Amino acid sequence: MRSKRRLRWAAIPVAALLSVVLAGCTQQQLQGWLPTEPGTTNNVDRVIGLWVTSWIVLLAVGVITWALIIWAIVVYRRRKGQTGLPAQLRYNMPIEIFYTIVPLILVLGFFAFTARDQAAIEEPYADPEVKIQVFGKQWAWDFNYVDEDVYYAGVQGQADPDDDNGELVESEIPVLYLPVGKTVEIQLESRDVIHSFWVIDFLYKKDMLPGKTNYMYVTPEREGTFSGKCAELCGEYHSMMLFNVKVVSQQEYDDYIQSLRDSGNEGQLGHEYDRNQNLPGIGTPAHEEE
Ligand SMILES: [Cu+2]
Repeated sequence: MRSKRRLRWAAIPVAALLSVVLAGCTQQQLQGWLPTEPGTTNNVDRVIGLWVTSWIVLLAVGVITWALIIWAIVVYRRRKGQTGLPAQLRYNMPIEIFYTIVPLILVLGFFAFTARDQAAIEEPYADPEVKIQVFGKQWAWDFNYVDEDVYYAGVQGQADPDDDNGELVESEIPVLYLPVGKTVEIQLESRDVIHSFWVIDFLYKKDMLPGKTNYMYVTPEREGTFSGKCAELCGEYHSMMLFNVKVVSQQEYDDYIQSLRDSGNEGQLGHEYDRNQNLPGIGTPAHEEE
């Protein structure tokens, strides 16, 4: 009788979980509500896999834990006529070992899979087909198309006077063009303070540090316009430090490069426009005299 009742309690969370799983999943659910679509870049599916597997494992741990808590509350509740404290148990060796070992396995597992995926995502392209140098600056972006030797100088987006929600004028937001299906190396620099280069749909972001160059390696695999933003609080107009990434065909990319060339944007916007010219290693004028 008693064990039957216990089984019934265990059946509730199991049934709830099963009915959710069996109800059929939408694409949004399958990707754990991440703001992208599978196949957007060569890395996106990997990130979705890591994220979804992680939260399913953690949800299972959570469901088991909640079920055990509820079970203990119900089965060992104070009954009519009971007085005093129940038997005080502690240092149950098998249980102590169990809840030391299981979290250890979980943490090591998460670490191993994260390290594996991070290593794959961070693996440099030996010979990238496209090289982009990005400068973050308060509060816009400069894009150098390195091999083509043309540049785009971004100007801070402006709030749309007709929009009550403070949205920016879309046509004034800096734009980065990338050709679809090509290996891209993105070199990240900052002209002033720490920024972070984040293309939302790419599911990856990386800091841009003054005086240090960071790299991102990505192959965009789906054409479209993707929102980007600075992901590191960088001053008063940080929220307006937006950009768009247009992933286009090779032909459209070439046309865009030509349009930059036609409008006189030949050359590169280098570190000469950085606001800090006295970073470590560069030397201040006082040092140069010595
Ligand atoms: Cu910023």
